[in-house]
Amino acid sequence: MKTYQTDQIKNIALLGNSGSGKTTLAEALLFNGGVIERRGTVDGKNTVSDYRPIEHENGNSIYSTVLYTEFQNKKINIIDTPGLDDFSGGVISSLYAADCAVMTINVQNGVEVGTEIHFRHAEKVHKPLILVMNGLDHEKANFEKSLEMMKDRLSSNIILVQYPVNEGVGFNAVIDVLKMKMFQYSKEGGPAKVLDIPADQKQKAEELHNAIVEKAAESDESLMELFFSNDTLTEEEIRKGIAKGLLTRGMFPDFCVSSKNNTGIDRLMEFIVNEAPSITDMPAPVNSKGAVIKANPAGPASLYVFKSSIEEHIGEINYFRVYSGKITENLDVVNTNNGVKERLSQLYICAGKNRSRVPELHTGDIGALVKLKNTKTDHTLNAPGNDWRYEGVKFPEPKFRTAIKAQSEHDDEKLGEALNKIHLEDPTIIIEYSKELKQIIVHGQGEYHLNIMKWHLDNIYKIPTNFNAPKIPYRETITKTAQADYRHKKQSGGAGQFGEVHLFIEPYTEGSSELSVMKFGGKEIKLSIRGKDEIDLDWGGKLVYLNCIVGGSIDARFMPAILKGLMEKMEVGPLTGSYARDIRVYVYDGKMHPVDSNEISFRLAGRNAFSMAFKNAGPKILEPIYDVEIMVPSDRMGDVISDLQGRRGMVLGMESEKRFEVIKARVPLAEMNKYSTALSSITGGRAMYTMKFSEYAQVPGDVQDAVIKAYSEEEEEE
Ligand SMILES: Nc1nc2c(ncn2[C@@H]2O[C@H](COP(=O)(O)OP(=O)(O)OP(=O)(O)O)[C@@H](O)[C@H]2O)c(=O)[nH]1
Ligand SMILES: [Mg+2]
Repeated sequence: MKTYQTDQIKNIALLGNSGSGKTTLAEALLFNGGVIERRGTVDGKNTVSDYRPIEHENGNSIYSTVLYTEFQNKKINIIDTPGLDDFSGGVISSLYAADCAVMTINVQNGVEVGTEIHFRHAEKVHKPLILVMNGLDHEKANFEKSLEMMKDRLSSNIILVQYPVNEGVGFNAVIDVLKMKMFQYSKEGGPAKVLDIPADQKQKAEELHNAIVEKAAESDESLMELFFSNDTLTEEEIRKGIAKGLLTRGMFPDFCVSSKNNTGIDRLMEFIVNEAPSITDMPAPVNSKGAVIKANPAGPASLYVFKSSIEEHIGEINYFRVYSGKITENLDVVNTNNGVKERLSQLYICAGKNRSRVPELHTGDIGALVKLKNTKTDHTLNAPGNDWRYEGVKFPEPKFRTAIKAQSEHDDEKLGEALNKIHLEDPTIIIEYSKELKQIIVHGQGEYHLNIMKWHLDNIYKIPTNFNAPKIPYRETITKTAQADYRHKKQSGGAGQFGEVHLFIEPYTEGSSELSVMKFGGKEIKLSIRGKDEIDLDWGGKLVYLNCIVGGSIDARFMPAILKGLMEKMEVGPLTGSYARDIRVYVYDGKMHPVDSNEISFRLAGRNAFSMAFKNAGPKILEPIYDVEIMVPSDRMGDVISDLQGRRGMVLGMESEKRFEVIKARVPLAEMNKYSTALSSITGGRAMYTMKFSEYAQVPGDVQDAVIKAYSEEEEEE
């Protein structure tokens, strides 16, 4: 393998709806570059990219795959991504590592749901995008209709570089309106015969050529001036304009291929190596210290791991991109996420599971490392002395949760290890061991995502598991003031126990001030605060503990024991056993016994007094509320909103964005169970959404009753 310098390297991410031919295109790109000698097929389960058992089982890409090819003395790193939306983590991390997206459109269907979704992913991170109309050999190929849909739904700045001469089963040629030549292919595809444009196509080609020239001129002022004075542009100038338009997303060049028949692929590769941006053209990333890290081939070595996986016989592999300097074998670097020193003992480039050892990789290149000690996705490795990290991939927040349990308790430990590995390979699967809910909660992007995870547990890790309904992490709090006294007294045989605690509790809200006088039962009690503990509870909210003891009725040394007692009750609220929060406690009186008082006595007195007061203080259940943002095609907005209302959702606003509406709402987590599946069925899979924890809020009375009832039934069962 040749060593490639920064200006010889292009990095592309393949995007597109599931089934639009990304993996098949990747196969053709590798074949034309001589990286593979035979082209596999997805149906034959022998492509370089879809090599994992689950991909063979399903006939879809599930993970992103790193590949490379070579063309005209340049290297194209390719990341093939999964088109199914539940696996968008692989799309987002690939877009981070690539400088340009190449998006396939299946010309049988034109723009599909995944096309729109992926187009938006690229838009969000401002990556240039090349369109590839694929499957032109198919009997149902419809070039014109697909193009119309693309212009309507994706962008009006799509510019045809080619059009097919004979779409359908006989497809073997395209007219290239940039080069103004016809590219004709044999049955095996491969390199084209470059011919003059036939007379009957001349006029159409001419018109489309003019459209390109105008668009190229638009992307640059100096080109525009040249265009005005000369009435046209040279090929060199057009290419310059296209490269700039592509880079700034002012233009989306469109190609015509059949990946299956290897038709049109060489010309696409030529365009990528010549016109697609390289790392030095793109905005430089900003590091954790706010500094811009320029792509400097002579700078200090620096790389970012955008993907980790676990491979048979090898173990963990980390896929990275070089952002500065040169990476060589045996280089010593520091993982700046955890401070661990790593030696890069073996350096590889990858085409799926096939790896080739290389001595060095330069700025912009993509490679893989094995045998690192403590490095995984989203870590930065730098030459010593460069103590900063990249901002990194912004993986989507989870939006689907389930509880999981091994069918056999003997498998608990094995399940833990397997889940850790699964998370390592797919950071969008998040594992939460909830002490509170006494459940292992798995968070992911959708039902299908977690079913695929289960497939791995069943078939690869051989751990039978069950999915259960995930519990909701409720909280409890109080709504009014209450008072309680409790005397703990025990006299049996030897040493006795005695402790008495008088306290008030009241709701705590941020910024509220403490009481100086408390009235109850016709009495008025002056409170003078002698000590204050403000405890930020691990589960959110606060407990404020005030020592208002006067005249030494309780020794200061017992105050921590009382607090301990309170905290025990804060962990099991009286209504549903959930964590309590946002309570202020005034301990204002009590009694001691000269011999029998000890810490245990006061802990118990404090605990019971608090428990009694809590029950009388109008206890309420709080539930987690999520901010939900849904992007939905305008024609489905009404259905989505009425569904949200059925989920006790509160719609906060709506905004139009192209042909979509963005709905912002607040919805209780309890009502979001399987939302991704429901939304998908309401919108025919055409909606996207995100959800993020916002705050805890009181549940309505009827819901509170239902939750308490469910809790007490569950308690009885146990
Ligand atoms: N006729 C025809 N079929 C194609 C072409 N490209 C891909 N296919 C077929 O379309 C199906 C899907 O192709 P893939 O390459 O797996 O599509 P993908 O975009 O990688 O799909 P995901 O991995 O699910 O996102 C397979 O059966 C391919 O053989 C093409 O150019 N022509
Ligand atoms: Mg695929």
